[in-house]
Amino acid sequence: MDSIVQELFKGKVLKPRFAHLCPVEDDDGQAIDQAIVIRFVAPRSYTGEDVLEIQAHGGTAIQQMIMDRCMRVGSKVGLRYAEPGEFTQRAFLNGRIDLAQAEAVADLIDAGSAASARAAARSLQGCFSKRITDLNEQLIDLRAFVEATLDFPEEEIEFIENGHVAQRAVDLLGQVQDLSKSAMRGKVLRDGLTVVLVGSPNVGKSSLMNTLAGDEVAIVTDIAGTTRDKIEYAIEVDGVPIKLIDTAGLRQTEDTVEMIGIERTLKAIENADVILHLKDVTRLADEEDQTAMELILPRLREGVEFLTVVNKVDLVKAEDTAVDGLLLSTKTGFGVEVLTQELRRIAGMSEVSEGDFMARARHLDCIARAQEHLQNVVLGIGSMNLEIAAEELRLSSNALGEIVGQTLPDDLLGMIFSRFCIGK
Ligand SMILES: Nc1nc2c(ncn2[C@@H]2O[C@H](COP(=O)(O)OP(=O)(O)OP(=O)(O)O)[C@@H](O)[C@H]2O)c(=O)[nH]1
Ligand SMILES: [Mg+2]
Repeated sequence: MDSIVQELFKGKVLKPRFAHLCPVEDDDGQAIDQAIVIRFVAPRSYTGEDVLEIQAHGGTAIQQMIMDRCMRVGSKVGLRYAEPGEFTQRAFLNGRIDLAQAEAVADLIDAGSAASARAAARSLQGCFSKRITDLNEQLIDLRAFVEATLDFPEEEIEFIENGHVAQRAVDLLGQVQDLSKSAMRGKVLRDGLTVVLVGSPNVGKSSLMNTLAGDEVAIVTDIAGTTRDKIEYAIEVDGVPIKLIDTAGLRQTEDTVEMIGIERTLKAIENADVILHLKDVTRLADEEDQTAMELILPRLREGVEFLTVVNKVDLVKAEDTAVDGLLLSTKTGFGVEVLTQELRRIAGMSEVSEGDFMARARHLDCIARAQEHLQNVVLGIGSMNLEIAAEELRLSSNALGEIVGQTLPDDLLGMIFSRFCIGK
């Protein structure tokens, strides 16, 4: 670093963390720009390493000339361009920030609204990480207690009862569930809501898609099996971006193309935040409707909003509509407003409250695993082998640790940081 500063700025002494106005010159001494130069000395910098910041006037040509000059000067000491996200990755590896905070840097840059920017800023400040680490400390305490009990097999039951292990596990589970809800809201803020229209063929999914989109985005015919592939369309409800997905009707089929389409429908169900299950009021609970339900149920994610929508009510008399579900006719427009209000309600539940933070699908996955292992302890304590309970607590704690980067599966870092923009 010293040699680079020496050559670039002709031996000028740069006091750490002070702004200096310096001429930047090319190899032959010709002026390129007047720049503000700040030198940060390790560990007091973003990455925790020595950093030289050159703030030049805007414009790609000037930038390129300064970069080229730096590269020539620094080539002897191995200077190179940073990879995407490398500064933030180094900040993480040097312990300046944890992984959730590093991700929040990218989310802050990508934030599409003031609300999501605020939530990302809270994550960057460490609000999310603090909740994770507090919870994890309690999990570790409980595990330590259970492990200590293993050394006194005769007094095991007494220890467990006196230590209120069952109650502590239940409390922790409650906290993980709350965390999961906040994280879900944080994910909606980042990614919007994914609303998937499903049901057996011909019930009017594509018609509803067109109604909600206010445009002819999907083909509608009276032929069952019209939609073969997923069709996506973005709308906005009360500022929350909603991704509508129309899907291929669910039924048993031998047709290869339709089978692929149905598999895609099932995948979309797994990733949905809201499922609109459409039914045809004239064919309620017929064989096809039941087949559709059997295919949908095993794919539903924990916490997904599930709405039953009974379509084509224009075809029956009012007294025949005493059925469970939201009544709709895409033909007359009956019920569309109620359905939109329902979506508004769900989107509103996702509104950030003070203290919420930005979250990603990766975080939700970690929290779900932490929850599952903790649930095993809650359900099993009393009858469960204590070694297994301790192991479940360890797995739960590891899953939470993944969020902040304390425990890391292979390749995760590369995946996260490669999605950053260059220079961050
Ligand atoms: N009477 C009446 N007909 C409707 C209504 N909604 C849709 N339809 C008709 O039902 C038929 C099927 O509609 P689609 O929207 O293509 O149904 P789909 O569920 O997308 O069907 P697939 O793509 O085959 O799975 C069309 O002939 C529509 O005009 C409605 O509210 N009332
Ligand atoms: Mg369709």
